[in-house]
Amino acid sequence: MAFRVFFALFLCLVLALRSNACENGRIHPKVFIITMFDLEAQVWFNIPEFTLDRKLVFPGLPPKYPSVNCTNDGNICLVTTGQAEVNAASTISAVVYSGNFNLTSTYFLVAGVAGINPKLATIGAVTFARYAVQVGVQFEVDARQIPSNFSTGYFAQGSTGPGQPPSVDWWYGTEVFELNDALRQAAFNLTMPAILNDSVTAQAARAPYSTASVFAPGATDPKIVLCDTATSDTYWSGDLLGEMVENTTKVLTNGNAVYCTTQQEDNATLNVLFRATLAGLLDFSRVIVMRAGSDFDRPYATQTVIDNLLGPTPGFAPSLMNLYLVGIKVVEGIISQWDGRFAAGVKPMNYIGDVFGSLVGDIQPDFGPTACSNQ
Ligand SMILES: *[C@@H]1O[C@H](CO)[C@@H](O)[C@H](O)[C@H]1NC(C)=O
Ligand SMILES: *[C@@H]1O[C@H](CO)[C@@H](O)[C@H](O)[C@H]1NC(C)=O
Ligand SMILES: *[C@@H]1O[C@H](CO)[C@@H](O)[C@H](O)[C@H]1NC(C)=O
Ligand SMILES: *[C@@H]1O[C@H](CO)[C@@H](O)[C@H](O)[C@H]1NC(C)=O
Ligand SMILES: *[C@@H]1O[C@H](CO)[C@@H](O)[C@H](O)[C@H]1NC(C)=O
Ligand SMILES: *[C@@H]1O[C@H](CO)[C@@H](O)[C@H](O)[C@H]1NC(C)=O
Ligand SMILES: *[C@H]1O[C@H](CO)[C@@H](O)[C@H](O)[C@H]1NC(C)=O
Repeated sequence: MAFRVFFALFLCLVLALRSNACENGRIHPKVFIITMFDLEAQVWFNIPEFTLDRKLVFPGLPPKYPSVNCTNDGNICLVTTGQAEVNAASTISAVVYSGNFNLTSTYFLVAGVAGINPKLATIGAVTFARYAVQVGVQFEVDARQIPSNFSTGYFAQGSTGPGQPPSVDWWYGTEVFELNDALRQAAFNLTMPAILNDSVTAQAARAPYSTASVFAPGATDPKIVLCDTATSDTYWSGDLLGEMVENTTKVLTNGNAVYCTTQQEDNATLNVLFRATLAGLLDFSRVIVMRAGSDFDRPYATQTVIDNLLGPTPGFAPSLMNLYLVGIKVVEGIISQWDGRFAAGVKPMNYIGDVFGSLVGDIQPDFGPTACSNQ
């Protein structure tokens, strides 16, 4: 043990002579990539740009993905959380409270696949979110027992029906996280030289989302899109649930957010990063949520919901590839422009944080229990 500590300090000393990536035995990453399962992680291994062969093992990592991997200089690290909110929250907590890292100036890049709303984008598209909305925390009644005047069986906690915000005492604080939009724009700009991967089978799967309908964006070629993400432990499919998620996203953000991707982790990850920011351990203005569409959240006109949910997912391969093709531009951009730009941070011009306005700043949230329209 003593030898290992000594060795870590020695390694850091050597590295410290070359960079700032290490101090007090802590790794000081410039970019931390957050993936959710092995296939998302694998796109970052065996690439020409960097090698994640420095392996860190510490308590609280998922048994399935038991290490965080970094580059030797500590500039880039990658963690795999495991899927769903409970794994994301537990794993990211283990990372930020491990004492292995100094994260005060680290950029976090959540890089995972997601279900995609064909009203906004398509399979293979890569999105950057400003709002992450938790749509799983709601009241629910079974679809077969919905009152005749309810449009859906899901409604906000403490409310009396769909379309209403949660009542004041029922906000948990995690319903919405707003991220640094200036950083999102900067990341989006960095990706501009990226050329997206696509496949013939993905093109064929896209085609039935008629260009003559609200699903036109689903039928067109994949692009890099700025639009928002929804978190729910439930992996759902269908028009009606899709519309419910669109409506819930609008209600929870006072109409600001546009729901376009659905996944099972981001709120949980953001909640941990947010609390660690409140504890002075990291900087919530340095968080980027990137999600690539692997499958449609709802069927095309003549497809059943079950075929959409259980059928083949030809968008999966190009979406994984595109996480790398687009994400690498962001990682390389942050590292290459560290001095003089990213080291100092990208000053947010919008509100960032949770629904309560917990981060001390000049701007207060225009959503949540204290927003005027919800009082
Ligand atoms: C981290 O690196 C080690 C050693 O190179 C490797 O065995 C392991 O699979 C890597 N971790 C992940 C999550 O891929
Ligand atoms: C973390 O790094 C910052 C500089 O980015 C430094 O000011 C701070 O003292 C470091 N914290 C620890 C606990 O090493
Ligand atoms: C549904 O109808 C009941 C009984 O009239 C009424 O109390 C309730 O407010 C209505 N709810 C919605 C969501 O319209
Ligand atoms: C992004 O690029 C556009 C067009 O070149 C530019 O106007 C804008 O200032 C850039 N934004 C950021 C945040 O870098
Ligand atoms: C997408 O990636 C696959 C797998 O590497 C490759 O075979 C294919 O040629 C790529 N297609 C395009 C259009 O980039
Ligand atoms: C979504 O909101 C619109 C407008 O209020 C409403 O017409 C529609 O029925 C809602 N859909 C669902 C599934 O709740
Ligand atoms: C997850 O985040 C979204 C938006 O960031 C938020 O609406 C939701 O409540 C969060 N859920 C949890 C459990 O943190």
